[in-house]
Amino acid sequence: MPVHNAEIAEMFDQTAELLEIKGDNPFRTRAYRRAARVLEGLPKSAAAMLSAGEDLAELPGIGHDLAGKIASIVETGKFDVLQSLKRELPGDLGEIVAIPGLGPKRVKVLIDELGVRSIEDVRRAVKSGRLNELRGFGPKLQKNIAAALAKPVAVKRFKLPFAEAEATALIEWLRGGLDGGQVVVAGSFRRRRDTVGDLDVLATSANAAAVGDRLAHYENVAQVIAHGPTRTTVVLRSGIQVDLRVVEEKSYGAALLYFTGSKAHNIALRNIAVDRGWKLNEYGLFSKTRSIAGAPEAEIYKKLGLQFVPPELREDRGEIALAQKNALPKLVQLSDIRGDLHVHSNWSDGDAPIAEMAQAARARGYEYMALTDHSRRVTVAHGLDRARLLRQIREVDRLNGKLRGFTVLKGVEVDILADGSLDLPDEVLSRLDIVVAAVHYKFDLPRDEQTERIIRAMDNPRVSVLAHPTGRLIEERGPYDIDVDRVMKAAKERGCCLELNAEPDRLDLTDVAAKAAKALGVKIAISTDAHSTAGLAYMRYGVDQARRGWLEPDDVINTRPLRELKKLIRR
Ligand code: DGT
Ligand code: CA
Ligand code: CA
Repeated sequence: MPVHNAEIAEMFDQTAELLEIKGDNPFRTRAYRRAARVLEGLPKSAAAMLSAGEDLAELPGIGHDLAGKIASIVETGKFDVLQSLKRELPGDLGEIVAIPGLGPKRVKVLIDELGVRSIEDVRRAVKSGRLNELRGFGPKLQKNIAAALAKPVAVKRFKLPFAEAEATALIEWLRGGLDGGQVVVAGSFRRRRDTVGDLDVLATSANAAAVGDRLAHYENVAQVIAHGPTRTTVVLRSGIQVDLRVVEEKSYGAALLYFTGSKAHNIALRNIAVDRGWKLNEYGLFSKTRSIAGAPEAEIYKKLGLQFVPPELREDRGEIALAQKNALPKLVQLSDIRGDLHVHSNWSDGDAPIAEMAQAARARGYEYMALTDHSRRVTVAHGLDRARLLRQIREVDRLNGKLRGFTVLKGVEVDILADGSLDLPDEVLSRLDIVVAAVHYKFDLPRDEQTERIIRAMDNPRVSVLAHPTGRLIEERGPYDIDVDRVMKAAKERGCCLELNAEPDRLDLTDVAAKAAKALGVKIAISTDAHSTAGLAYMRYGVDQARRGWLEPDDVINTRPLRELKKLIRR
């Protein structure tokens, strides 16, 4: 069983935490964390890359040292550095560090001064008042710790690529034990939500119990929560829960419909069935006890007088009424995408030279790619100043002279400064084919100020696209406080496009926001923000999200051939 990227990432995160508690070099801990994020975001498994002979040291943030460590983890399933740290340091540290206000430094104090080794030890220390003896544990912090210990753990959601890696391996394992039946993941995963709460697996088999047994014996299972004849629920080592349901072939479509959800969509469908005097449940569509439909999912929609609803639309956001009129949007598909409009090279914080990024974009079947390295303010990303950007423009011209049937658009991801002005002079921006503008600092301005700042940036007619418009990072950072509706209206008035950033940590615009943008007639660019050739593969997550936002090819500027695109990015 190959080691998953998520597991390696988890090992690196744990290592970083333990090193921090030990008071190790902060650069080392940061390197582990960075590598963990990179691994989580990889579209391919590190194990597969290694067996294909790819050099992991070429990944961003992963040098030769870490590449070697990953290779040995893949080979042995263990990380020796982490193991020796664990031997050195006590028990439940991960959980203890996660208590708000605690962090590695204070945990070190707890270990050294009070000999704390578990969450229970912390609880006792709080109760007995022994924390009062320690420096840096004031009454406010103690209250926070007590509150955190009393609270049930928040329900965690998992980002789609992470869930996908888990699902792929799991499905492969389950299929291995089936004699040709179906095995699919339904639920929010099938609806392609940006995060999923758990994996709802549906299988058909004449021998239901055997499928459940096989799940219970999957080697990534940490805990079997329930194991019955047709339902099995387990928690995997990564913490994600799996709900397995095994049904008969004749109920497959009905069960798939039911477990794909959403719950709100199901309820609306059930009401339509009831209006016709029928009954709809996970076993089929029935008139009294006679089955009307059940095996293919599409058959149920048809019998209910509805157009087939793609899973991404099943949120009861108006799709049912349109399906009744056979008027659902014809959703954009990955194959409609003709280029990527937000791509970094090693001129700023990307990994690959421009020519390599272009080559990789072309290999995806694209006609064009916009090169949009950072501007000068983002010094940590080696942002380009006027002189370097002018040099880059010349280099791209040279490259385009050599490329046939593919165009690198000259662009920049220009920083929006605090007052809404741009980080490069208009005279330089005017020489570019496309200007993507983005906020990268001062996330905490008051709502009005932040909104004005962004609108002011779009006032500049050289700005073609507003990148990752709300700045949210899933499960990490909320959107900055802006009036999204005002920003969208301003974009519409100015003929500025909005980005749907396909990076799975961002997926910004959200589905709901993308739908609102479409309703206003704002055009969208689905772009990967790739910092490596591998990053170009994130496009499909952007397309998933766009579909959830009801977008059609016409709403998305990078479905257009180059000549038409050029008109849309010139204001
Ligand atoms: P998640 O896991 O939070 O990301 O979201 P879902 O949509 O996967 O929800 P989950 O796992 O609780 O349930 C899977 C599907 O099962 C859900 O989309 C619809 C169906 N379902 C669950 N509970 C109910 C219910 O009470 N009524 C109906 N009609 N359907 C339900
Ligand atoms: Ca689910
Ligand atoms: Ca579930």
